[in-house]
Parts: sequence; C-alpha cells; structure tokens
Amino acid sequence: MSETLSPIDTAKFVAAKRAVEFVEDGMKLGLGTGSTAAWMVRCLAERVRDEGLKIVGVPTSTRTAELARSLGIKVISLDEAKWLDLTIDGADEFDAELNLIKGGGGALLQEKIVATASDQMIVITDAAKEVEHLGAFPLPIEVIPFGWQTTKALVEETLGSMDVLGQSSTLRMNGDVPFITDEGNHIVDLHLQRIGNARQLALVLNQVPGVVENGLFIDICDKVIIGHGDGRVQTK
Ligand code: ABF
Repeated sequence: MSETLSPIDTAKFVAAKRAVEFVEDGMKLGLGTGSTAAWMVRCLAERVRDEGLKIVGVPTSTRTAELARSLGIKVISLDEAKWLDLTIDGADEFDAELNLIKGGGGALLQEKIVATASDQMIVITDAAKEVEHLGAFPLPIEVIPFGWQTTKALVEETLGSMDVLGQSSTLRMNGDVPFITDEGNHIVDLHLQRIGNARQLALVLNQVPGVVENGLFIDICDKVIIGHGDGRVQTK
C-alpha cells in the first residue's frame, strides 16, 4: 500500500494496520464491514501472504466475505468457528465508555452477533467518530419486512412514551426504498440527535415486535484504535 493516500484514508489505514498487529497465529477472527474494515482485511491479507499467518475469518457481510476471499483469507461461517478470538470492525460513533453506534453500512445484525461471539472486539476508526453523546449519527434499526411500516409506527409510539423523540427526532427510512440487508430485512434510521440513555434505548428498541436488532453496541467494544490523517494512532 505504497500509493499516496488522502488524509482520511491514511487515518483509516493506520488504524487498521495497528489493529492487525494484535492478530496472532491460529486466531479465529470476526471481519467487520465498512471502508475502515476493508483496510483491515487488506492489512490482514498482507500478513497472511508475507508472514504465512494462519488465521480464519468470519465475515459480517457478503461484501467483506468477497473481499477477504479475493485476497486469500480463509473464510468460514460463524457456526463452523463456534466462537471467535477477536473481532475487528468499524463504527459510526463511539463515546467515552466505548459504546458505539454502528450499522451505517447496513450490516449491524451480523456485526453485533459476531462481535458478541468474540473474546475481544477492537474498533478501528478516525477521530471524527468520537462523540461526547451518541446520537448525532442516525441510529439504524433492522426490522423484518412483514408490516415494517407498522413496526416503524410502533417504534415511534414506544420511544414517544419514553420521551426520547425530542422535537428534532424523526424516524426515516433510507431514501425512497429502505436499505435491504443481507438477511432481506429493512433498515430504518432513527434521527435522534442526542441519545440520553443508550443502554435503556437499546433494550427498549428490541422489545418492539418486528424489530430484529439496533445499531447501539453497549459494553461490547474493548478497545478503540483511532487513526489520524498525519499518520498518528491513538488507542482508547
Ligand atoms: C461498519 O463500519 C458499520 O457498522 C459502520 O456503519 C461502518 C463505518 O464505516 P466506515 O468505516 O466506512 O466509516 O462496521
């Protein structure tokens, strides 16, 4: 990767490269989704090629699976792996407690399952993702197609009773046609601006019939590696 990278790609690349340094021979890895995770897959493939690193990867989306296979990484299913040593993935926001908003790439369900089935989760990101309070990034929730418009209304009603939906909060689907996930479900975005109690919200959302999962990752992330455009790397 000798080409001259833009500052944002430099940030993502250096964070990804540092995270891959934590990978040891024989590990079973969760492979995240998104542009930063794609840098991680490339760095991992370089270690496999140059050092003969022996690892297997469980991808969190078809696009990550395709990239990993194309670069010579052995891809297996989560059921074959049973449990993972380490998951490395991106995020849309992270706070001081390392709680995350993820799912902007529409892969939150597999990402949360894989990250939860791992001994450790490392998030790789750039400094722009660090927030004091989660919520500026629209919170993606995954809902089944059956009655999804009604599910959206149920979510609105439930959150309204919790007084989470302030004046600036809206529920909106992506564009005219909702984003369809690898499982064939729909992604609905919650524009909440600022989430007061992320832990409570994460629990309540999944109680609404039709909601499969939400993009709040609470108490899952163990370490955040932050890349900067000048090549610096921080770890939190
Ligand atoms: C993925 O990484 C998603 O959960 C999240 O939305 C995305 C961030 O993408 P990027 O690294 O391209 O900013 O894991």
